[in-house]
Amino acid sequence: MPENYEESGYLHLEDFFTENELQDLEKILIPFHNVWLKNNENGFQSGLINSHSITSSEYIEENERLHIFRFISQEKIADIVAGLFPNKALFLNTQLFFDPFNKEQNNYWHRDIQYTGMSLEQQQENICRQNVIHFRIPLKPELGIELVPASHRIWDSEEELETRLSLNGRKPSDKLTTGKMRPLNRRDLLVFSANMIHRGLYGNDRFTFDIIFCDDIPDFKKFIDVRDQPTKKELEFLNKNLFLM
Ligand SMILES: O=C(O)CCC(=O)C(=O)O
Repeated sequence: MPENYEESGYLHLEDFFTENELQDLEKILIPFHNVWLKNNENGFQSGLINSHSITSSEYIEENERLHIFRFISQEKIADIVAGLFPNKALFLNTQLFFDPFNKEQNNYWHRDIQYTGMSLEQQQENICRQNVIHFRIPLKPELGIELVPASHRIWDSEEELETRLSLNGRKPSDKLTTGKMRPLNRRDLLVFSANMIHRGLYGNDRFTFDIIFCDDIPDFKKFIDVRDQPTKKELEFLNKNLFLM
């Protein structure tokens, strides 16, 4: 399968970031994560595998927030966003993924759209015309993500649907014959459509930063929390195109 986003739904770009860029980011994200873990002990022990909304967090300083906004809207990321979205795109949110507390916890095949409350028919229609795209930035070598290539535009086979929806005795963590694992290294960027059937691969004490972009349409704007977006004053220092104005 060629690494062509329109066809496969993902792009794996090796050595995309410099070590310095990652170290500057880690100076913010590691302390953030340590405070998050302390304040979310119960959630972590009950199964959480990610935190989110780092840009609106009280665990980071104002200058750190601006640094993250600059990172998100830097030219080499903005250029990829412009090439992938058919129309204007917006920054939606950030997430940090880590390993579960319980090392036996199963991962789960899903499409992000299945959590929006839409009917299956609406989901099937919308994956063909709406775009939510993750930019995954691993801060450690990790097992990565397992993806079903081309599923960002193609609806499930029987095996895929039964697995992700726990039907007919299948479980969301069961093997899919169509799954492709993408192990990732530090400095890589994995761009993948949230429409795709995918699952995280836990292990190696992973620590990975996701930036999410979406179409600039009312359906998605309702999921944007303005607190995660730059203020008017912050926008003066940023490439404004990717943010809510
Ligand atoms: O890495 C993971 O555990 C899951 C990632 C995922 O499902 C997502 O980013 O939508």
